[in-house]
Amino acid sequence: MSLADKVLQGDIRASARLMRLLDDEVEEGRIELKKLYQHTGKSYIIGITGPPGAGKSTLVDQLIYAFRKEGKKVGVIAVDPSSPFTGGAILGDRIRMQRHSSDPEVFIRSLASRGHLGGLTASTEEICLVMDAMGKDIIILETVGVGQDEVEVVDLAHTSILVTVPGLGDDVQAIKAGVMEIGNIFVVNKADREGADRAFREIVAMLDMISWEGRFRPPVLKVQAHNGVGIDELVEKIYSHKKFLEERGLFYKFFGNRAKKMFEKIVINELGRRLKERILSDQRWADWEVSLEKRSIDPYTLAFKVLEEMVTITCK
Ligand SMILES: Nc1nc2c(ncn2[C@@H]2O[C@H](COP(=O)(O)OP(=O)(O)O)[C@@H](O)[C@H]2O)c(=O)[nH]1
Ligand SMILES: [Mg+2]
Repeated sequence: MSLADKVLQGDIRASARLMRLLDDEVEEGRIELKKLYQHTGKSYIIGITGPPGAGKSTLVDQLIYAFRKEGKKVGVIAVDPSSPFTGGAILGDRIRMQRHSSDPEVFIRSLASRGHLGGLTASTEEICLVMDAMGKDIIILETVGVGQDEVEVVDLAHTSILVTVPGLGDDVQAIKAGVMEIGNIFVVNKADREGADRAFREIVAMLDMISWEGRFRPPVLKVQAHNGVGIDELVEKIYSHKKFLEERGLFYKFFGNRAKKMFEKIVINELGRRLKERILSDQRWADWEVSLEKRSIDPYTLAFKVLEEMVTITCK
């Protein structure tokens, strides 16, 4: 039986193995993923974004619990910007969601984002597809994001939940700056703390300034994730956003859009990889290096000269 077949049967070890192959960009991973693709496009994907320490993992833990009570199968991808060396926050995620670790219908995968803050790793989307093929009804994506970084996860989720906490000041400013339009649900977590009402009112006031005509007006909720307060209401709001998308045919359209973006990404990456390989192995590479070191030619002229020669179908 192929790895893909095992994944389709919900085999946990096989799925974990495939995810590792994809993470390491091993060719075999892509071959198996291709076989799985036709079986994907069923999961509901929820993105949870907010600053570090806002209580995202605690919230995810509560959501897993709520969805499991309904018998739903859940996958979680927690992307953290902490380096793989310190691993502190990832450990935090694991501890926060530990009570689900013995549940075979809950699959939790922690990833350290490479490079940029809160950014998704290249394989996040592929891992989503694997969980989808495993038969997860719900996939939750936890990512750190402050300001514009949220945009990335918004692209990957049906419902985007932006989490903030009282007393952040600047972070609320960041929300104001550009991400008000991209959240589907706003959560003021740690509502047990002072300033929750103020943060709540500020967000509501910001949302009031936007015209939501024909769009889903994002609800704002006060939540206490560590006490489980407000979770039922959050789940209810997730479902009302889901219903909104389904009624407009946007649930499936989402997967079509993802496919288009993935295609574009694959073509660009692969083209870049092939060209690089070709150029680096060119006999004249050493000469080019020398002329650049000596500054006898400028990098623009040389780059375009080489490209004109290599790219047979000219892209003008
Ligand atoms: N006071 C309070 N603390 C909370 C609440 N939710 C989570 N926390 C605490 O906030 C800390 C960070 O939580 P975590 O879920 O790891 O945050 P993350 O970095 O956003 O994933 C932990 O110590 C949690 O117990 C809440 O509603 N109120
Ligand atoms: Mg976390």
